Amino acid sequence: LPLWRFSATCKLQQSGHFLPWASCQMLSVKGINTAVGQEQQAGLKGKQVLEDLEMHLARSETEALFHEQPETGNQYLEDTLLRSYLKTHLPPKVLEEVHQDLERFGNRLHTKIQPLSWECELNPPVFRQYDAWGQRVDHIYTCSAWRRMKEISAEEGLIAEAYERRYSNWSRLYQAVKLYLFSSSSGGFSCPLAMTDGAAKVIESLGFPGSLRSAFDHLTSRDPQKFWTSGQWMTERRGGSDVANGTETVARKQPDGSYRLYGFKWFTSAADSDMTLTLARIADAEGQCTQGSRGLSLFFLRVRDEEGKLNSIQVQRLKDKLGTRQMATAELWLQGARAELISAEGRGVAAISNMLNITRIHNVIGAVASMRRMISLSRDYARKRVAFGKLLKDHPLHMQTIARMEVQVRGAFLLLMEIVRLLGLAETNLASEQEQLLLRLLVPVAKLYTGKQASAVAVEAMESFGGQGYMEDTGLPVILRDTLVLSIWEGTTNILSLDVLRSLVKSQGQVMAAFLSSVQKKLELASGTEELSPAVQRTREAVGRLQQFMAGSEQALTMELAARDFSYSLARIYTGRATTGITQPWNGLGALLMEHAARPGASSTDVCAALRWCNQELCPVAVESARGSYGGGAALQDSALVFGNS
Ligand code: UCC
Repeated sequence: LPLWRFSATCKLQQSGHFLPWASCQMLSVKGINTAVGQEQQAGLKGKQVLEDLEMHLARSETEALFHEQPETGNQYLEDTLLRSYLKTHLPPKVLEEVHQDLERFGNRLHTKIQPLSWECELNPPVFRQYDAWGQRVDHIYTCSAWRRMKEISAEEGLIAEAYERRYSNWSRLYQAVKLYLFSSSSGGFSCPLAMTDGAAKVIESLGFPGSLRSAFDHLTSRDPQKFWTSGQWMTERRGGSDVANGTETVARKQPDGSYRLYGFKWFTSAADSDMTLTLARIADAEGQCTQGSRGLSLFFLRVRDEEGKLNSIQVQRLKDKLGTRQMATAELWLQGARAELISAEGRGVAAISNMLNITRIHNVIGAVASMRRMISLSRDYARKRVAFGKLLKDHPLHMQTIARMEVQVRGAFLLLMEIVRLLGLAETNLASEQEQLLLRLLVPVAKLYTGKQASAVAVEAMESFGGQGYMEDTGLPVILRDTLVLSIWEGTTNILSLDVLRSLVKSQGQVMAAFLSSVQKKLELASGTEELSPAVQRTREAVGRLQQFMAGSEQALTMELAARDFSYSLARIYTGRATTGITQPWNGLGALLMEHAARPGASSTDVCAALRWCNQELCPVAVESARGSYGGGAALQDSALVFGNS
């Protein structure tokens, strides 16, 4: 028999099934011996046949030994925490409608949108500065899948839902849930959506100044032909974090009242967007500008005109990023771009902070979605992959690792839901003053905390696939790369920690008072739930230590050094905070791990997650403070450690 036929017979004789490797090897050796025995003189030729045959068999068997691919199905239906949260909180009529839409959307994501996402990854944007004839064109080419994502975003109302408010205060939460489901399948399109949402929010909060009613209609349209996305051009060469001192762009007023902007924007995400909001310094008659934060004003501009010509903008190049490669991030020269002033002069940072708070919430959405996706894939792999004679799911240490990640994503998810619930109340004028203060505090806390959680979970989850997790074509490295940006853009962990302090100072401590009183109130309510008592006790102790720390840390330097640990403490205490009963929209405070575990019909898993969350150090700022990490020379010691001074 020709060798290839021999090999095929070996397999086919087993009723169409591939043999296990060991038995197939024995058969093949027998067959070879017979054949070789009939041709004693074959010598070297026979040896070669033997080697070829073995190689062939070995290779074909190896080809059959593939890894089981981890998969997810309808993400909405598979997400039990999400579904139980919606069931607990949404009014029944809203739940009914939302459930139907989310189930449909989950199917669409699984069957239609997920493949587009991979296409976006494989076809990143391409920049052409000149055409074949030397004409400067500055064209950013995006793939068809990316453009389809834009249409899908409009069709699904991913921005519109929040502004139509057809479910009153629940519209924001519903939008966030859709964005959460979309995030891992969006091929990076979550980024322009974040900024689009932020721009719509700014325009709405400024009362639709100038021509912005029309822009708002585009940003919140469900019509794919009409839908616009927005950029957020804040970063310049001298300042990514320090916007107030780093912004050099100058705005010159024109006779018709519009402005022309001159400057260089160093990072502009989703540079293919239709419009943008950006900061610049208005030059006076002598050409002088006010420096610092008070010199910054906010402008609206269209990126291209109706014919598609750039608005006196030149694209210098696209950024070569670690991740989010599906999305074009560019360096742009503004060479007299026509723009409209939309904030009061010198109030640019305050005006754009509405955009920042929305994009930071989107960042939390992205963080939770990324964790959920990695854990879902890891869980599915554990059901399929055999090692040391049994499935991964039957190895307790492996399951402990995934369970620890699950506790993290549960806490992060409930924190996200809490924030969008509060935002929904604020946007429909239903939020109490305490809830508004809480929202101001929790946005930076959640952004900084979940960004770090997501990075840690992505790395841990990747390891749970062994070497496969490190392989590009599994798609897992893409998730990791795209996750790592979450603690950087929209304000790094330290900048967000300082924003937590800013909210404290600006409100003269009222945000903390709102935080503490809500925690205390809920602890009292939860203390009747027996199973949760260890968690209640630990949270109570943590709150006590947090209060002690605050009482003893008046100095600005101490607070700056403590800012990160302080913010982590707020995140951990709030996420593990105890409450009982179902929260109704009118009684204010939200539901986190313990509340979720104390609701009627809660599962033992809910209780277990709450207890485990509270087993971690809930108040790291108190621990570090007791170690002397913030006071008396700690800053000098840090510096000496970093620079090696004697
Ligand atoms: O653009 C980027 C990438 C886009 C991609 C987006 C996708 C994300 C989602 C993806 C989902 C998967 S990244 C660039 C982002 N840049 C930043 O985040 C900037 C980071 N730096 C800061 O946040 C700084 O803290 C600054 C710029 C806000 C500091 O500015 P100032 O001017 O030094 O700060 P001031 O003077 O303290 O604040 C000026 C005013 C104050 O109000 P008044 O004057 O009334 O007292 C502040 O209270 O602004 C107010 N303010 C705020 N208000 C400042 N921050 C806030 C805030 N967060 N909320 C409310």
